[in-house]
Amino acid sequence: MKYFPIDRNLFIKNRKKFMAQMKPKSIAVFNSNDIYPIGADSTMPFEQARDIFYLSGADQEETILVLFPDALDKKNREILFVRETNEHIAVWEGAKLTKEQATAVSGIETVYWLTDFDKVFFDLMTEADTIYFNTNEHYRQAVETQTREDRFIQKCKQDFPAHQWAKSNTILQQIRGVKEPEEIALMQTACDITEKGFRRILGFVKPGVWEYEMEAEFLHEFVRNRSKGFAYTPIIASGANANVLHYVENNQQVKDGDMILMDLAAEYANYSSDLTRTIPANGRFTDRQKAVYSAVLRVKDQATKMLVPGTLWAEYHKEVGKIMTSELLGLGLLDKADVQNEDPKWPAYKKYFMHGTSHHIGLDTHDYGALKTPMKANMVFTVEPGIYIPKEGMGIRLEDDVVIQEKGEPFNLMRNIPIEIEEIEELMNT
Ligand SMILES: [Mn+2]
Repeated sequence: MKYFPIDRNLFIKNRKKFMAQMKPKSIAVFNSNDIYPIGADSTMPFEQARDIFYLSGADQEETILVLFPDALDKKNREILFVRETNEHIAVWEGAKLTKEQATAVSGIETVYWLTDFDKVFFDLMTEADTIYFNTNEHYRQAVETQTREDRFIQKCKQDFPAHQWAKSNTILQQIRGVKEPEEIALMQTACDITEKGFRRILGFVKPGVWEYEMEAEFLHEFVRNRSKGFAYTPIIASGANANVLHYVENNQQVKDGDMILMDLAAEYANYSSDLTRTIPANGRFTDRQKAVYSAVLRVKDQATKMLVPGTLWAEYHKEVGKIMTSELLGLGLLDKADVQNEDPKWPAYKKYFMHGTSHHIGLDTHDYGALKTPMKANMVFTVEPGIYIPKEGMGIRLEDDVVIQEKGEPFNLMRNIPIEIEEIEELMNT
């Protein structure tokens, strides 16, 4: 791990919050992700499953967390199973967590080797009535592979058919959506690393550079600041490429007069940041670019002000749609008739702004979090309006990550990342 150790009190608090919502005599199990194969003996880099990380801080494959608040023996209330380490593994793969280190990271006193899991788990299950399975119910999930968690659930249903099943996801959606101060600090670090990358790129970009050269500059800056790299697949889209919302080829040459849309950001300690900036390739906005850019920025600023406790996500999106509609009228992209005749299910503004304005962010870039109940303090959201005009070869999106406060406007974790036209131009021309 490149990141600095995390205060284990975070994970202790997270487990407390989870266990407080479990039914009597119930047990919950959380598995690591697999290390996914590429071919021959090569694999993808390991990415820890976010839920077991959230509840334990264990950032290692083949780890299992068991929570059993009503266990008769107190030492069985929280158990971490880790892969047994030995000298051979230490030589070939590097050190894995020892039992003492696993306790230091997680705050869990009872640590067993994974090889003991079946025996210990069977014994615990004889005391339990209900088992919580950790299924993925994210609103955007579209997973076709079977995870380690899925295999565990299948086996468990076979081995313990008389137990009741419950799901962890409802609890996790709720608690992961509201961030602890330690988590906000980690996300601030991710945003600060992203800022360094962005400032670096402002001095680098000029007509003739290739999108992938910009990608390399960002990655360089991210990794040298203890990030694993991009929090999600980076989008570096010059000119008309910006109108492809998930453009990730990043293989075109930047032309004089183009705008470049960059939707990319660093991860830190498995926490995401999520930034979008759109800059002029030659360091100067044209009048038209300025007009569209300023419209997007005004929508972003007004939308941000609405992110306060009590706001409903769906209502918020409707309001943002109204603000965007008036900006598009101002830019001459819509006329009154377009708006009067619009289909309420797909309002006129969607022609130029077809995606959502905000999503939860945290351990996942599109994080867990309640969306149908009112917003609460310490939820973290992106704010990311955009205007896409294919016939003008231009797409502009601006995005910051903000924390909802008890009172007043949200706190912008990206407040130090240049966004005003004058500042961008100045930094690109010095
Ligand atoms: Mn986003």
